[in-house]
Amino acid sequence: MRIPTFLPRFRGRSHDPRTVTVVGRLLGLALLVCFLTGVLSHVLQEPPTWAAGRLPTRPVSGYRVTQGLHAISGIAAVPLLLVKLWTVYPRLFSWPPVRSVAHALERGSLAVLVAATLLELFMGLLNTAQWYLWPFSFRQVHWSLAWVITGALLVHLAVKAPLIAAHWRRTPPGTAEPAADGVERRSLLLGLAAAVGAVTVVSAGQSVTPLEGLLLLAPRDPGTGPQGLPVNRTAAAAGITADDLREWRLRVAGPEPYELTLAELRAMPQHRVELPIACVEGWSKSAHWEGVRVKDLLARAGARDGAALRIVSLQRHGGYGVSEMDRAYTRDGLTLLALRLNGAVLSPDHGYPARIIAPNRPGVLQTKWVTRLEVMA
Ligand SMILES: Nc1nc2c(c(=O)[nH]1)N[C@H]1C(S)=C(S)[C@@H](COP(=O)(O)O)O[C@H]1N2
Ligand SMILES: [Mo]
Repeated sequence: MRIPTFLPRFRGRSHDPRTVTVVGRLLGLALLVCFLTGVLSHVLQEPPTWAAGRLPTRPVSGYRVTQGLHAISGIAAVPLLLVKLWTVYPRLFSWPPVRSVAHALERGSLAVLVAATLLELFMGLLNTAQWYLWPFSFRQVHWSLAWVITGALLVHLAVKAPLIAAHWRRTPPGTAEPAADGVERRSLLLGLAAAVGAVTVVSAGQSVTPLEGLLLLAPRDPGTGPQGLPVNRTAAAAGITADDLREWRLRVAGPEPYELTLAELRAMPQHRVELPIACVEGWSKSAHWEGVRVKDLLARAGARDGAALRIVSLQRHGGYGVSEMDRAYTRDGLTLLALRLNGAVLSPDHGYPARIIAPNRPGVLQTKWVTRLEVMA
């Protein structure tokens, strides 16, 4: 194997297999957490048929915690990946590029792994900044890439298994190194730890309330927004007009359909819950909500206990105007059609006159400006 002459010749401890294994292990852990929390988010956002009725509504903050971890592990993976690449990169250009069929497959999967992981983390990062520059659906591509990475990573781990096995342990047998030799690696790992710590601490405040004061790397501050809660899409951006609101009625379609004015809705039994809004873009915030139980509204429409629901918003522009709610949520006493937030009537940007709030539900599905509930067959 030859390394092209324009690339550095790495010899030190920072580039030996031990270092690469240590960094790889940490990167693997970050990617694993990111993958598992991502799969969970996907299942909650688009439940497969086998999951119908079984979606967990507890713990109520489950989505908040797991998606906070998703963003945190994804952000931490950026310095880890960059350092991992730095420790080995001249070898990625070794010559001749292909020596055998097996070698070609190995190199090919590695190229896919590196490219897909860089793209995945970059896309995710831009998403936390609410920056959707792609013409394609973020979610579909993010999801597909996750599986491409998983496949390529398994191939990579299989190929490197002997090397990893030899260097996995804290002090691989028979390789006790002179203390002086370890210094270079230790300083690299310390620098890496500092970088990971720094990016985590300045971004975790999006979901970890005690770290809010340290937010630097986050486009939204969970502490700002009307009624103490951030807003992604304002009423103006959604095209909600004064006329829409003046003539507002809640329409419930089901075996016994009915309509309610806001005054009639306010006259129904009101319930108070404390539940977070947790956006997959990385921020989350808990709040006090007050409103009518969705299960009471459905019972009034003659729906059987545990019917699924389609929720339709007044919204004219953009996505998330319609959501479907699994029966696990409609049966849950904490699921509200909320009329009030943190002690006051919902502000227009928070979905006045009525919005959905349900436990352990992805933020994108907490539909605002609700105008119609349809019991699904
Ligand atoms: N009708 C409607 N409901 C919506 C949205 C929307 O754009 N339109 N945004 C969703 C998203 S992505 C989140 S995270 C929560 C909170 O977002 P907000 O900041 O737009 O209120 O509301 C959800 N409800
Ligand atoms: Mo969101």
